[in-house]
Amino acid sequence: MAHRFILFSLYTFSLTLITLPAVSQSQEPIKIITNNWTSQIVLSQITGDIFKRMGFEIDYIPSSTSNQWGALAHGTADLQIEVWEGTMSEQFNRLVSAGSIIDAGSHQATTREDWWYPEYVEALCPGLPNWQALKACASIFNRPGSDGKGVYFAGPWEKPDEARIRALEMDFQVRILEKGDDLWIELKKAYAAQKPIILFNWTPNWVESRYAGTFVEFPKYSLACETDPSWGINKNFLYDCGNPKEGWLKKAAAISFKKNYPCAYETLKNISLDKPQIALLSALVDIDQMSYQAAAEQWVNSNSLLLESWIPQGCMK
Ligand code: TMO
Repeated sequence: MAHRFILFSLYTFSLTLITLPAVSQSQEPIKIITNNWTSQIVLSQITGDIFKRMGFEIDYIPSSTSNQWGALAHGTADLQIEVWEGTMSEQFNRLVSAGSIIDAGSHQATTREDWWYPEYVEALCPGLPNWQALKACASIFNRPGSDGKGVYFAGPWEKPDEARIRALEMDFQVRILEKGDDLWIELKKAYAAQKPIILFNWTPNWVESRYAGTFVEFPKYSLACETDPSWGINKNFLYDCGNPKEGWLKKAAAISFKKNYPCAYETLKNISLDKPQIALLSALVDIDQMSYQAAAEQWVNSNSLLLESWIPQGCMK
């Protein structure tokens, strides 16, 4: 009897040891949101590869940046690895304050997203990058169908640019391109003809290594610019300012992710890329023409030590 009891205890004891991590962590795949620009997609793959090394399965959930918030708040997605301040801070901050999602920390990289032009445009619109210079020569940025107004090419992410144009009384109209990559088609076309163009761009990105260019300097960003109409040049309207110049780049997680995958959550908090690393991820695909997965694999293989340093003790498979 005693013998059987000891055996039984040993058995349960070892069973407990073996199964403890398994019962405390979900076995369901981790759901990673993929958005629609290159570095985000590659970094999502890299994050997935890290979690796979830790023994998790991964589902990728394609989503627009506007739809991702509901998915994170409801736990139908677990995380988004590149939340950019210039275009996403309003929703992000609101949901974090409400306790609906988790701020899983910042990358080392600082970011900027704003109106941008290739270098040759400066000679055609003297005074750039100052926004008042841009306002004065709006008409040179006209396109067919714009009634002589300047055209600003936007991707599917930005802040209310119409509101900024109105607040700063600029003679521009916004042309929203369906796909982010359409921006580069417009840039290439204008560049070949050395024609004036103003478009949305961001850094870190591959574009800076291919095209010399500059961001427009709007009135300096302030949170009050987006919350208090009386702030700034226009006393009646919000958005009379640019986006942050040294913006943050954060990771967002669902509340259930922290609870169900403690090891993966701690790892997510540690994941941090700097500017050259983010720029490189986009260049591998958009310049070197690698697939997202191949770019991620190459990066993972050449940064093994760094990746392993992000995984807490006891969390490796
Ligand atoms: C969110 N983005 C990097 C496209 O500006």
